[in-house]
Amino acid sequence: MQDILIKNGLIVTARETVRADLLITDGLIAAMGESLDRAGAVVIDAADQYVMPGGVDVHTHLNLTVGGLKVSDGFFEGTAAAAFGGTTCVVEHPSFGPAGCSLMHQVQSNRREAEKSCVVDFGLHGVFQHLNSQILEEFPTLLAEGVSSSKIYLTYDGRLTDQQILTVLERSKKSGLLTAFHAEHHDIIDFLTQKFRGENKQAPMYHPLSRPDYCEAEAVYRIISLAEAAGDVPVYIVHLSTAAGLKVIEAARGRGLPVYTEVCPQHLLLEDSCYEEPESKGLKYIMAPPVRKSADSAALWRGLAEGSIDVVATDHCSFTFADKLARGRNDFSLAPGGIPGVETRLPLLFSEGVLKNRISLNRFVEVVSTAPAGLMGLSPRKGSLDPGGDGDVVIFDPNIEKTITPDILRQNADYSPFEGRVVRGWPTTTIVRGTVVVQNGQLLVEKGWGQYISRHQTEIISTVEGD
Ligand code: DUC
Ligand code: ZN
Repeated sequence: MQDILIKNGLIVTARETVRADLLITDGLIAAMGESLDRAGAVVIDAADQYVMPGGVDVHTHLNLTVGGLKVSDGFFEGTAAAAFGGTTCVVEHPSFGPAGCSLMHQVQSNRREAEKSCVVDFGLHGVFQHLNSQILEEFPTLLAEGVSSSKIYLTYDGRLTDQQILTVLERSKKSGLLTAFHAEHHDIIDFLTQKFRGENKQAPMYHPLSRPDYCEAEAVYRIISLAEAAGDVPVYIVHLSTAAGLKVIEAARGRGLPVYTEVCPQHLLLEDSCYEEPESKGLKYIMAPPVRKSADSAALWRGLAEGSIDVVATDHCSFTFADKLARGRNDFSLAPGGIPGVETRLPLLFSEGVLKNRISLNRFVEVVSTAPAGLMGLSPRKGSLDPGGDGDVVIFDPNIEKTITPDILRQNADYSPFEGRVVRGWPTTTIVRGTVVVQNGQLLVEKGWGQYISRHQTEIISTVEGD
C-alpha cells in the first residue's frame, strides 16, 4: 500500500483548525505537521481545501426491505454514494427479520451482504422486534461480534411494549450495549391515519398531520422515564424532528440524565409545505418522522449549535419516487417511507450550517464525524485525524458551488428531497484506510473494499457490571 501525503490543506478537526500537511502510512494516520516529506508517497495537493476526518453516518438503511419493497441502492450503490459525499464509514440499521428470528440473524445476513459490496467501511446496529429468553441471552454475543448498539421502535409491527423496553434497558446496561430509539407514539399515528382514511383525506399533506409533534414528545418522554426507572440507562434518540421532543431531552439532560440525540438534514432544512407539491410530488417526502415546521427546524439548529443534539446522521432510505407513486398515489399511508440523503449530508450541513453561521467549522466536523464515531464505539479508529487512527480522510473544497439535482449525484435514486437547493462546499477526494476511494468524480476501488468494523462498547456506557 502506498503512503499518501496531503499537502497545503487547512486541517479541520473537532478540536482545531491548522495549516499543516497530513501523512498516511500503511493505511493509518501517521503525522500532521508543517512541510512534511515522504519519499515515494503519493502527494495530493489540497491547497484552498479543508482536510477533515472522513464522515461517519451512523443511521443508514442501504439494504432495507419493507412490505416486499427494497430500497433502490443496496450496499454497493449506497456506499458509493456515501464515498462521493465524503462519508468513509456508515452504520447500518437492518430491517426487521423473519418472525421469531434471533438477534444475530439480521446482523449476520447484512454483514454477509455488505462484505461483498461496500466501498466504505461499515458497522451494524442490532434491531429488536420481539423479546424472549433466547434474545436476552444473545446480548453478550452481540457485543462480542462488534455490535455495540441496537434499536427499539416505538411504532411499526416490530415495536416493543414498555415492559419489554424496561427489560432490554436493564440488560443492555449490564451488557454494555447502547439502545437507540425510534420515538413515535404508534397508537396515535394509527388512530389519526384511520380517521383521515375514513374522511378521504389521503393526500400527502395528511402525512405530517397523522404524526403530530406530540407523538414524538410523548415517546421521547416515555423512553427517558423508562431509562430512568431502569437505572439511569444511557439512551440514543434517532432522527429527532421536533422542538417539543428537544425540550423534553433538554430537560432530562438538565437533570443529568444520559440522553443522546441525532438529527437529520431533512429535519433541519425542509418544511412541511413540501407535502403540498403538485402532481403527488409531496409523496417524495414521505418518511417517519415527517418533515416539520420552520419553528421545529430553528429549535433543532439551536440544539445542534448548543450541544443538546450530538450527531447529524441521515436515515438514508432510498425508496424511489416511482415506488412511492405506485403505492401511495391514492393513499399517502401506503407509500414506502424514507428518502435518500447519504451523499448530500456534508455539503448541506456545511453550506446551511457553517456558511450561514449556525454552527462553527469545528462543530461541523464534530457532529458529522467525531461525535458519532465516539458514541457508536468506532473511535479512536474513526472520527479524528489522531496518529494511529484509520487513514479515513475527506478533502473538501469550500468554494465549489452546485445545484442539487439527481443527475449530479451518484446515488441510485430518481430524485433528491433537496433538489434545486444551491450549496457551496463539496468533497473532492475521499480516502478510506489510506486508499483513495473517490477522486475527480471517479470511484477508484472495487466492490467489497469496505471492511466490517467491529464496534466496541460505547464510551457513554461506563457502568458495566458484567452479564
Ligand atoms: N423511517 C423512514 O422513513 N424510513 C426508514 C425507517 C424509518 O423509521
Ligand atoms: Zn431509520
